[in-house]
Amino acid sequence: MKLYGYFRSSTSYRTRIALNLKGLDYDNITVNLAQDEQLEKAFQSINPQGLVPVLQADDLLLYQSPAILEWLEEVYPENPLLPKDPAGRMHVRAMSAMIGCDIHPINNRRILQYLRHELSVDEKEVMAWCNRWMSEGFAALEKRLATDKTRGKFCYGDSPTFADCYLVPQVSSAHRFKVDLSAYPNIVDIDTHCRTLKAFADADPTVQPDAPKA
Ligand SMILES: N[C@@H](CCC(=O)N[C@@H](CS)C(=O)NCC(=O)O)C(=O)O
Repeated sequence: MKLYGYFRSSTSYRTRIALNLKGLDYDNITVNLAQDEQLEKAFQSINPQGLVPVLQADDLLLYQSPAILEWLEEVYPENPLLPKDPAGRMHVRAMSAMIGCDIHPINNRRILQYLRHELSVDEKEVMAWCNRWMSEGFAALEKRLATDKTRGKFCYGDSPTFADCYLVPQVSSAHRFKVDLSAYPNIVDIDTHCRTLKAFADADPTVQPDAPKA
């Protein structure tokens, strides 16, 4: 398989985590978002929406990370990333959506570029925007995790699920935008635990081939 993505893209990061947890091999193909390669013809022919990730599996081009994760789960059921019972699956998908639908999209590069270049918002205000929406989203997730009986070492139980694939990249992004995480101890604990696993460590942006050398 080939993963078209970018080291710092959190949707690419969540897909890398899922692939690693499933024990699947893939080659990274860099689409350099900092140089707007996602908008070039070559990539638009792969994904007309101009967004990473895209996963190529033989002649299939899979797009939209939530759909890619679902596809991986269906086609590679070993090392399951969803619980067995419908209520558990609903819960994991809902926590994933809290991040994937309600936090990530409003802090995405194209939104921030619009703020910067079309609304002339300065960098301090861009940081304030990201802080506002990440903090609000994390506060809601933290409340769930703090009271949730199904919470274990991970967002759900004691093995990783989709929700952890979403959480860890969002926490990385929060660090990048200097969000104060001290009010979210459950999120911090789960993130810290996830990062001890090789599947998560190997997906980290800093160790990707397209990451700038330190
Ligand atoms: N809902 C999509 C969102 C994909 C997405 O937003 N990707 C970002 C990187 S994390 C991207 O390609 N951004 C390009 C841009 O903002 O121009 C998914 O989950 O795959």
